[in-house]
Amino acid sequence: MTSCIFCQIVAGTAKAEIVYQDELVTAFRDIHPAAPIHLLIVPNRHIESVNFVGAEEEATAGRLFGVARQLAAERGIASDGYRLVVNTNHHGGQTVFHLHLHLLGGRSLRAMG
Ligand code: DGP
Repeated sequence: MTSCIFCQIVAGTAKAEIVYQDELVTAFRDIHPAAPIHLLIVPNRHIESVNFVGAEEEATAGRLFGVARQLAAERGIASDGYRLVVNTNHHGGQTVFHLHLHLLGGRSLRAMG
């Protein structure tokens, strides 16, 4: 979807600090980090939100978590811990309507709510 900023980042037509990319997903630094480590992991294919994750998306949805685990381990935050967040629609606080997994860590997030 050419008007979607995350599609543009995946395609390389918008700038972002990409930290991982494969045939299914892309991970990059969040532009407004809420923690020392704040990465977004997104499907390469445009999926609006969790509400649009169908059975055919199982491999991609699984890959989002696998890459989150890998990036957390690489950054040395796996044992201290981290938070994965998926906001969905307005009540969930979703602002970019391309499915994304927030990976937050590098400090205690218990006070974050
Ligand atoms: P959410 O509220 O869950 O939809 O979070 C969207 C996140 O996306 C928010 O933390 C800021 C981030 N974001 C929005 N636009 C851009 C962008 O152009 N580049 C990057 N790297 N992050 C973005």
